[in-house]
Amino acid sequence: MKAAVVSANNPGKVDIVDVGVPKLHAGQALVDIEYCGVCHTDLHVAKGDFGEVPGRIPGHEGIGIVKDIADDVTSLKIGDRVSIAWFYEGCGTCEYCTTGRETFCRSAKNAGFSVDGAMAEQCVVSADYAVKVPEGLDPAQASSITCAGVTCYKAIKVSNVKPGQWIAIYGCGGLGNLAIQYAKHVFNAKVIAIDINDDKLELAKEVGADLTFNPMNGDAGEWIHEQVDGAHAAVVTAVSKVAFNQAVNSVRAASKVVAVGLPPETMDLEIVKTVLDGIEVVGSLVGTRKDLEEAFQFGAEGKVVPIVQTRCLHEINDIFDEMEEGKIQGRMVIDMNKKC
Ligand code: 8ID
Ligand code: ZN
Repeated sequence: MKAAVVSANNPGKVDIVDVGVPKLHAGQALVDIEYCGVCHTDLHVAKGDFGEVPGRIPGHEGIGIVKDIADDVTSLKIGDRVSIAWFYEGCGTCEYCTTGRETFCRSAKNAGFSVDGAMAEQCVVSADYAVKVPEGLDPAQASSITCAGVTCYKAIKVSNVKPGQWIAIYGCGGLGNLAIQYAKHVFNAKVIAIDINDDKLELAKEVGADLTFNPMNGDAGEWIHEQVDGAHAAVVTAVSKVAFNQAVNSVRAASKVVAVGLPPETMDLEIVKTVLDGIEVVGSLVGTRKDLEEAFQFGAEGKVVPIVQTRCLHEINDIFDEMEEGKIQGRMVIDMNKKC
């Protein structure tokens, strides 16, 4: 089968190769991949930002149809449409798995990083962990919810923002545009979108942002305090430490800054401000299976509409370049049946 694999010779790139179809083991299902979104995390993986993984098949926004199941599988049947997410599998028994925090399981496997992912014609999944795609949700759009959507939905839950309150979303790319939509149309918050690219801010307005600001034109934190006396919460999806620092300065006292973006850098955190203003800075990692089920359902109901454009598997390195240059609006999604 055709697959993208992290290149051993070209850091930050993938090679398109022919590899054997993965073998099915107990508890697993074999999935024919229809679509796989390209997340900025795939670019981090290809660059080795989380440790080098040459030969690994990336892809954790996978959607496909179950082709075969192991004899012991009862949670899926042949023909089901399922997702392949970053949270591929947990141990099921640790303190995180048993208390609704399964993505933090210390022995979790991650699709496209610690196990092969969905940028291939076929992929095996851990059947009990593959969340089904609901009826009425377009599979290409579902791919974008499998990571970008659920991650933002969860991060906004973590932010504790209440209806009518202001939330600042830093970074309006693949994740950020969905964060705006979930914040506005599911959580009923008021949204300030911040991005260094004006075209991302245009899209942000189209999908529901109430206010937009480009930090190339001034200090985002100061501007937000001038406009709305500070945000009640911030979610940072930008791949830049600058945005994390600005987010801390943009919120009101006793507010949360939810860190989502993964630039391999260190953020500055002013101790006095953090203490005197009671600021909480908290990381948020994708979402649980239940979060993904909920995030899909809001997509199926049309409250959230992922902006996707389909491409061919051979175009992944071009997509990485476009991503790095900030040229992508919404999400590029590999259509496994598209030939170029
Ligand atoms: O579970 C998680 N925490 C999780 C899940 C999925 C993705 C984390 N991520 C991480 C990715 O690994 C990546 O580091 O979130 C980050 C964003 O992923 P993405 O949305 O897929 O990337 P993108 O489409 O390239 O969008 C990034 C946006 O950030 C803007 C860019 O203009 C772009 O729109 N941006 C940058 I780069 N610097 C900025 C700045 N200083 C900025 N926006 C505002 N201020
Ligand atoms: Zn992702």
